[in-house]
Amino acid sequence: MNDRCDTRRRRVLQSLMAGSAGCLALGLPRLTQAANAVTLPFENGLRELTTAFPQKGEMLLLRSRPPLLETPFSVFDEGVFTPNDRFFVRWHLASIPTRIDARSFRMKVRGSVSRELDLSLDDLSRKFERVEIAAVNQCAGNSRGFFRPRVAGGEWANGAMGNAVWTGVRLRDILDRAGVKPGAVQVRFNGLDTGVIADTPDFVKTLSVDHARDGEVMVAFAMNGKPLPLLNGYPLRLVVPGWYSTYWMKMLDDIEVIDAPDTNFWMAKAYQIPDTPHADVSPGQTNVKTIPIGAMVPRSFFTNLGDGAVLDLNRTQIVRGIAFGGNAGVREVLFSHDNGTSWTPARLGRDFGKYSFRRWESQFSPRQGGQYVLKVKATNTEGIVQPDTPNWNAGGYMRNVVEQLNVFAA
Ligand SMILES: Nc1nc2c(c(=O)[nH]1)N[C@H]1C(S)=C(S)[C@@H](COP(=O)(O)O)O[C@H]1N2
Ligand SMILES: [Mo]
Repeated sequence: MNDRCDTRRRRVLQSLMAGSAGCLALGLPRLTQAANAVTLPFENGLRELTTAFPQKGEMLLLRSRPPLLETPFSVFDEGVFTPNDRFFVRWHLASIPTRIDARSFRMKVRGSVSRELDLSLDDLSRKFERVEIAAVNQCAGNSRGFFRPRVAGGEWANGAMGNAVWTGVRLRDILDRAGVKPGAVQVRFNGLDTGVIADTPDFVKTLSVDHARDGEVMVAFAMNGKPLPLLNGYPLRLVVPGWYSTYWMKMLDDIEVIDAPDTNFWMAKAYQIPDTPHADVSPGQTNVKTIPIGAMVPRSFFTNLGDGAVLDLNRTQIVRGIAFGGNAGVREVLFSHDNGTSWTPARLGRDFGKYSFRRWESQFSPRQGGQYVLKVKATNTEGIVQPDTPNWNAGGYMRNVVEQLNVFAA
């Protein structure tokens, strides 16, 4: 390390208390103002911890406007549901209303319907049956920072996901009240946010009529028993259990039934994945057919140990974490303490429904000093298993691999 870097390093360390910040990461200009920071385990992984956002506790700051806030991973060890004030935040467009009047707010249902609706929040809570579902909301780009070779986009670690109990009404019941006309094929969702310049394509997403009417997709007004935080979509958001959260439209105020497939930017250009198993291609591969991203796949994580943890020799070590099945329940979680040579089924925690996080726990006793490679692997009730090697695609979507940790016994 050269002198200049060393001086800079010392100065930043004094103001940051970020013990392991490397020289490379110090080029970021805003760092000297940061009060506190952590380093995620990939290139340019230095992140400020912020408490500056309304209704949010301490979050990892990826970008302020429009906000990208990641959940610090230790939060997932605290319980199976992610507290509202630690739930990740992701917006595409910079003009987001900062105050919404609950009394004058209306959600429209229009397009290929027999009668248009203009629903107040009061209408939604009084005129429709109320339903609840526990479901994981995971960004399509969760874990993008781990992609090798690196890809463009929000460089999330594993915290662009969260699990909540969502309360609201079935989208099917709303659509049935409006009366979807024969010949309608899709339902398009829009929220109150817009771009700053007129050319920015408005963020809209679309589901097939059949999916929209499956009885599970819902318009939610509460999360973990409380109104949605503004940044998570107050007053209404779409919940699409088992699907990536790009479809979970926030500040939802417009539902349009359409009779031709949607060709808008956010469906036809953005959020496209290769039409291959695990959305996996080789870097540089061309002429791959792409499709809009859809259902999630199973994942599992360690939550009580971090990479590099030091364990006591000959003492029973509890290992635990969370798993989810993607678009199905968790059938099995396997734990390995020997780099995948042997696997033991983990004990599964309480089942909150097939779309929820599920806690898992196992244990082992290190009998020899040195390094151990711990692995965890989930299989869902459809028999889909996490792959041993990570998938790759240019969008950095749908990251999935058997997770591993290097720990030391001494
Ligand atoms: N109105 C609106 N809804 C949106 C988005 C957006 O930019 N605007 N982003 C989507 C994407 S890509 C994600 S990952 C989730 C994030 O949900 P959260 O911020 O509540 O965690 O919101 C989805 N819904
Ligand atoms: Mo996302």
